[in-house]
Amino acid sequence: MRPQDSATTDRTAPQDLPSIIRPYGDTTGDAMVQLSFSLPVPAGKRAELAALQLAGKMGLEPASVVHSKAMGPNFTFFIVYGKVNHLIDYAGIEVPEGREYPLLSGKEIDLAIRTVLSRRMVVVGACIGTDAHTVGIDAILNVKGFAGEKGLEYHREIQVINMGAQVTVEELVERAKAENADAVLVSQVVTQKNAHIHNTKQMAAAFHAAYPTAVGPGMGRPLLIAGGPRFDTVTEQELGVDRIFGKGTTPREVASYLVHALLPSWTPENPAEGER
Ligand code: B12
Repeated sequence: MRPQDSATTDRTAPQDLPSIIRPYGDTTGDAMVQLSFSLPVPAGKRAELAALQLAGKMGLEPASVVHSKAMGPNFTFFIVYGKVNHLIDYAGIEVPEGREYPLLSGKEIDLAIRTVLSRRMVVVGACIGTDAHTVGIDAILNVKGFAGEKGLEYHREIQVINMGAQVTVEELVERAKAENADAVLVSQVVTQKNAHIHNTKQMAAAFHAAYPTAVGPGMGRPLLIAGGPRFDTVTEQELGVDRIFGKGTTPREVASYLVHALLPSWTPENPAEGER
């Protein structure tokens, strides 16, 4: 791996870091924080006292309600401002490595696929369940791309089938089989009642059942990739997928991962080694 490729590695030397820190509200180190939440009660004095009780139980002492507003007859929204007593050992924090694979250029991605696969890589993408938020998956797949990077469709060597929104698991498995998909990319943005977790697990289970052989270009199960802004509480193992991508993901990160995971024999420094 090229050292400069690690996305979130903190390059600040530990001796340059403050060791113990507190939140900053009005003045440095005053430990003041602001918190917003809603309670299922009508607005009023009792509701504000309930909000303060919650703040106290969360360790905000003293605290004050700086804003409260009725949201319909039986709900109230609050902003509470208060002091916390907790300290953070900033220098002691261990920052995980971001990416376990190198970030490739567009040319390197196409070259890798052409050299090792000798055909186009087939990627099937969809928003599954009732989710209609297509902006995220389109940002990864469509030519237009995201954050100044072109989407996967831009690559000559990647064939993209974007099935759009509200695709059922059955439709997705059927299409992946029909297209001989190398990778299946699923987006889940709605997280109400953990729909994103249930839907992704259901999708993964269906692919594991439909494909008896392990991941492998043209023969086994397609690589399963889940993406969305709120997957940070679960692991790949829990969902049954090969990789999760979170908020801020760019198409190049995904394309580089596809090369890393599906064409492991290819290395950007010496592409000839991967030829077969
Ligand atoms: C635009 C939008 C809509 C549009 C969607 C239009 C469309 N064609 O996509 C419309 C108006 C249709 C809509 C409807 C609804 N929405 Co809406 N919507 C949003 C909004 C404002 C922006 C989402 C967005 O486009 N983000 C920009 C993209 C680029 O970011 P992203 O999705 O995170 O994607 C990035 C990464 O996560 C990742 N990624 C995402 N998917 C994938 C997939 C793969 C394979 C990979 C590798 C990476 C990846 O890469 C992307 C680029 O970095 C959000 C609030 C917000 N600010 O996020 C609410 C929000 C998502 N919506 C919400 C809700 C509740 C709804 C509705 C239920 C509202 C209603 N009562 O009708 C409906 C649901 C419709 C449905 N059936 O799904 C809630 C969800 C809350 C929750 N906990 O689930 C949010 C968070 C708003 C809120 N705060 O309440 N919505």
